Amino acid sequence: MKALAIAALAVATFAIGGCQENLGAGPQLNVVSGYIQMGATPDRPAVGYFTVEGGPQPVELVAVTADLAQRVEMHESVRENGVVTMKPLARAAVPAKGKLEFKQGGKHLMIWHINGAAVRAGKLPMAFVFTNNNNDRILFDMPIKPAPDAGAADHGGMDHDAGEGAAKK
Ligand SMILES: [Cu+2]
Repeated sequence: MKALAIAALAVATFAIGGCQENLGAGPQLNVVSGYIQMGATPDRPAVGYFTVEGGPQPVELVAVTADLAQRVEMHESVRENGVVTMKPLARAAVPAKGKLEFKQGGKHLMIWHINGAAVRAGKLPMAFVFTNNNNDRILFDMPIKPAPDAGAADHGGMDHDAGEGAAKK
């Protein structure tokens, strides 16, 4: 009985996501891809990257949340005087029919203390909140990848192609 209820909930969640993609004929605002990379150690934050495709009107992404994580922040890496630092990002523009990308070396999510069950399941359900339609939320399950050099943490610094290596595993 309990399993059935969970299955029904999963179907309902999926249906909500499906509506976002298929409503109407033109481009719809949607989160089209993304993943989370765990930190090198459990106390370090995980990093999240994703791509949003814009709908007919420009909007802004104002928050990303996850019930199964302690904290999620939007950040942007910026270079100042040759030094790269991260700054909190309050909002990010999604152009009409355009793209917003959170990717390595630029905008990214930092996610603290992801629930162990979500890590074991290999995905973290996240809600993306936009300025249109009274803060419309788009739900997206972010796949979770292990830390880039879990097996070579001592060597440090070698982060080129880390994402690709982690993907192939
Ligand atoms: Cu950051």
